[in-house]
Amino acid sequence: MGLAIGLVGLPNVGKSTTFNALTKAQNAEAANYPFCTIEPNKAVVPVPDKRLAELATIVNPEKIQYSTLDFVDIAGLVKGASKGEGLGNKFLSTIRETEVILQIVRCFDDENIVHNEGSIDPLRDVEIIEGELILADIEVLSNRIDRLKKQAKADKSAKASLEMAEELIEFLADGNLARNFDKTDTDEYRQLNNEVRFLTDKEIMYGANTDEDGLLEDNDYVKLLTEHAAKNNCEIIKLCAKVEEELIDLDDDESQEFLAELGVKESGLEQIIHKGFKKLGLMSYFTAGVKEVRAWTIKQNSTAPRAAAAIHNDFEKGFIRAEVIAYNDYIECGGETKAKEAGKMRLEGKEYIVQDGDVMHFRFNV
Ligand SMILES: Nc1nc2c(ncn2[C@@H]2O[C@H](COP(=O)(O)OP(=O)(O)OP(=O)(O)O)[C@@H](O)[C@H]2O)c(=O)[nH]1
Ligand SMILES: [Mg+2]
Repeated sequence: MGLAIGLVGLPNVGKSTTFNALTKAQNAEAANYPFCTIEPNKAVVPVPDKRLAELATIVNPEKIQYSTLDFVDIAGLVKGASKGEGLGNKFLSTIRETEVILQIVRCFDDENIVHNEGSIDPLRDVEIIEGELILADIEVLSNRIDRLKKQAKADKSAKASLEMAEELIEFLADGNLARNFDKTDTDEYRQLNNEVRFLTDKEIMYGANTDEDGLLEDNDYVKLLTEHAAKNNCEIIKLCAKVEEELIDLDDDESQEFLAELGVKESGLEQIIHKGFKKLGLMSYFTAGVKEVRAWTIKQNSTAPRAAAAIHNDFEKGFIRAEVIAYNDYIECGGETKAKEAGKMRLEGKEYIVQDGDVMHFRFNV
């Protein structure tokens, strides 16, 4: 697994249902009882990108290869999880391994679906989940502080780290997420976070799991959660996991049509994938050949040689130059040959920062 997005939330809120819909398969058992999921389910999901189909109409390749994103469906967390309640804290380490948290929050009424807390209250649910993540962070941080105290006696440089850590633990104890701490851009914080990987330092996206009616118009649950997300600078995506799961067997066009009838332009799943991709700091460039038209996943702001390494390490080591056509130029000119004739192909060197959608050829020698 590469950089992964973890599905986190209370038991029985629709995490596995969402996961199945994302992966377009009934891979994860989803059922109406808490703690249905125990071991994490993992899957690699293609990133929908209409530009690949556009490129393919010009190049007519044997196949199309999408960028991908990794998702992990994690067991439900309950109050006290950080202290071993429910399925305990084993799952906290699964969350730690992910880069972005997709917090699924129940935003639908349905008497038949058990809610672990006995009522529907999205903000309370968020508080429980984030409270557990905060407690887990406090625990690792307080161990770390004990060590720093000892170090600080002998080593002056540990003192600055200790001061920062003590401020941070107070901030967390007030119910705040580490990502909102005002010293996250200091070296001391970065070093500490690299070592312990705070759960509440991760980007959070809220998945508001609503019912069919809620898709057309936000219900009160979704409104409350949207407000909360805005206050905390987090993305929120509305979806109806149940509907999306029912669409698994339809092809893309059919499910788009079906969702359009429900008033949905971009499906919740697509939004999750696209926003997650961005939150992970990723982007795609393309190669377009008759064998395949393909999207390659790279970190934003990658230089051309770094980007080339996505294809093969030798491309980076022996990098000479890149031939680049911007996606729009490629499409407007109707392909590589005409883009070249129109002077739209650029030769770029080692310093070039690859742009989203660049159609690339690499020249290299080894
Ligand atoms: N009505 C309705 N039911 C849903 C929706 N999403 C999920 N469910 C149902 O809720 C139940 C629990 O869904 P799961 O996806 O297993 O929930 P989970 O969050 O993975 O639960 P755990 O693995 O136990 O933590 C299942 O019976 C789903 O069919 C929804 O949008 N509407
Ligand atoms: Mg589950």
